[in-house]
Amino acid sequence: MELTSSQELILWLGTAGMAAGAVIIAAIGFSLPNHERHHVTASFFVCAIAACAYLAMATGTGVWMVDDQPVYYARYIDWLVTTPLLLLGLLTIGLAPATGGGEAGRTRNGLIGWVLGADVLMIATGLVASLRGESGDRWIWYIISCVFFLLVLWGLFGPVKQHLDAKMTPLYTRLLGILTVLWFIYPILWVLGTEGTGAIGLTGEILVFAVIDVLAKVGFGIVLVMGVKSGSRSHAAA
Ligand code: RET
Repeated sequence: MELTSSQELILWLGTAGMAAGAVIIAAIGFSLPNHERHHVTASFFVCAIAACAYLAMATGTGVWMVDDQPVYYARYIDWLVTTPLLLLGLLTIGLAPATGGGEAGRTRNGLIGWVLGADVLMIATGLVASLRGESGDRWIWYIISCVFFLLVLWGLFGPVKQHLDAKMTPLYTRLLGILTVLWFIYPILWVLGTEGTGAIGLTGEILVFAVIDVLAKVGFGIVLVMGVKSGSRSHAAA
């Protein structure tokens, strides 16, 4: 499929935004004390992976035609890997360290498994919905994906909140707020875009996805690592 010049430009800007985000997050990471640097890895790779996905789309690959509509499956490969990493970054901030015996560690792993498992199914079933083209059963897959989305949010607002590390609670709460607002835009955009009702054109869809992708990855990652940085500074001062 031929991209128009404005679609190509948006995808190149997305590539640049993600690559810049990876560099900025890595740079902030180097200013953190060694024992806090593990917080940076997930956020760094989220941006690096998305930069590659955007580059693939900008250079004209990662797209299939289904019933005469383009489906950017490169997005879903990206999301399949980066959304679990985003959640892992959030959970590593929020969950209390697994000290005090095996049961605490098992509870922690169970919570991580819950949230990540539901998330992977949300993206995988969303991809199936997109590949169903004009067929009516795409809406069944869409609803299944939404159910898993709600399960992710339920995990984050419910059981995870009961196991928070007290000193990390403000940062977890801020990040969860950002994540919830931004992630709700995706299923709405899907309905309005070419995979759903086609109410907005392909260029509009590519543009809005690029903006929320950069906010949900680069913006979220910077808030996360800056939060860790200011937390460790106030610790050192105390
Ligand atoms: C789909 C369509 C089916 C219903 C739902 C969806 C949700 C997708 C989400 C994606 C998040 C992506 C992120 C990317 C970062 O760059 C698959 C669009 C619920 C929540 C955060």
